[in-house]
Order: sequence, then C-alpha cells, then structure tokens
Amino acid sequence: MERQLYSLRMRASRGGHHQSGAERVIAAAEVATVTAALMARAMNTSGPPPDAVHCSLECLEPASIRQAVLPDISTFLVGGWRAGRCLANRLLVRAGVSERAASRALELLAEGAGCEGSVMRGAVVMNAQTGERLEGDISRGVRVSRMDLASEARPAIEALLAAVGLGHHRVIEALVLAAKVLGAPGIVAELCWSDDPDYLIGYVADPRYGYQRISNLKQQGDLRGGRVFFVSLDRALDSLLEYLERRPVLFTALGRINAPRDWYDADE
Ligand code: PML
Repeated sequence: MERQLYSLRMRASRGGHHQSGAERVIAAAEVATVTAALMARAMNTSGPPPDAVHCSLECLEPASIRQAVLPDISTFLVGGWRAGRCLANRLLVRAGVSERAASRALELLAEGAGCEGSVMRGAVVMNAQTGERLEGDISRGVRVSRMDLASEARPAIEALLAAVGLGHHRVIEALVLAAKVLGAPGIVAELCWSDDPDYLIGYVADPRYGYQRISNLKQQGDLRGGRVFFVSLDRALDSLLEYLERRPVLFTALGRINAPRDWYDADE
C-alpha cells in the first residue's frame, strides 16, 4: 500500500502582512513534531512576533505525487547589490528572458511588487518576452505549494548541503521551491530575493543552469523582496498555475554543487 502523505503549510502574519511561511510534505507520524517546529519558527523572529499563525494540513492523493531531482547549485560572489542585480539581469537574459522583462522584474522587486509598493505574499508571473504581469491578484500573487524533500532522502541531502555551508532551512526551502518551479510547464526562469532586511542573498534559476545563488541582491535593511516567475505563453497559464499551487512534488536527490566563484562586472 502507498504511504499516506500530508501537505502541511504554515503562514505567519502581523497586521495583515505576511511575515513567514513554510511548506512540508510529511507522513502522519511526523505531523505533531513538524507542526510544533514550524510554529516555533514563526514565533522566533528577530523582529516583532506574528499576531496570527495558521497551519493547515491536507491529505494528498498518493497517485498525484511526482518525484524529481533537485537542480544544480552555483554561487556567484559579487561586490555589492548593484553588481548582483547586473549579474541577475545577465543570467535572466541568458535563460531566454527579454532584456525588457528582466529589467521590469528587477525594478518590481526593488520597488515592491504588491499594491502601492507592498511586498506580495506570493510570486509575480511574468511573460518572459513582453514583461506583462499575468498573475490575477497582484497582492496575493501565486503561491507555490505541496513540495518537499522526500523523507527518505532528507538526511543525506541535508548533510551534503550542510557540508558546503548550505544546510540552513532557508536555503533548502528556497532550493526546493525553485526546483518545483523549474519543473513547471512553460517556465523560462525565476528571480528571487528575500524580504528579510538582513538576508541579502538571492538567486536566478533556470532549467539549464539550475539554482544560481547571487551573494548580494539588495541593500542591508531593505524590507522589499519577492519572486518573479518568467513564462513563455505558448503553454496554457491555467496548467502552469495548477501545477505550481496544487501538484505535489518530492525531491529525491541533489544535483551537482559547484564551487562558489567571484563575479566582477566589467562595466562597473
Ligand atoms: C527567502 O528567504 O525568502 C528567499 C531566500 C533566497 C536565497 C536562499 C539562498 O540560497 O541562500
């Protein structure tokens, strides 16, 4: 008999603004401990505590769960956020995003992509050629859900990542999310940096070069950040959104981990 798995989702907010969130796919026996750990994480913030934390649990149809491998990981070390954004632009264009869409996405995350410059709860979906925004609700955006490391693969993957300094749950969760996005029909690339004012690292991910971390994409203290998914519209948007929000995916192995390398912008 196939093992019954559950999608566990945590969302913490304060004053109606998203503060933190997490997605796990777990067995029944893990529900109590993982829920407690995510609750503790939500409460243990460096700033003011959340005024609401919601955890929801939903059982998954075993036949709907897909298995996949995580993308390769690279890390580019840049001298500052301007160089980081310049590199992000280049990586996006290399992935097939137009210059116009790449610049628009960088501007959107820098200004706050939600209503009146707020940070969006989910991601922007953008036409990779025209830069047109395609997500229906610009305050909510698209939430990628129902993905995790496969539980039998988790210890080995976590140990390998920890050995190269990438074992923090923030990196693992961003990698898993990017991996799910890269498997979406019609995806060209993703751009992300955190809305945590003290976390400056972000990434560009694309199906060919994988998860490409950039050591600095924003100024210290900046509360803005988010995600942009670039899509080619020869594929139906509905199936893309259905996959991102609903289709469960478990990752069973790591890709290659490349050594960090310096990147200098010749134009700076
Ligand atoms: C986030 O925390 O919201 C996104 C973090 C993206 C980068 C994670 C990393 O690879 O260091």
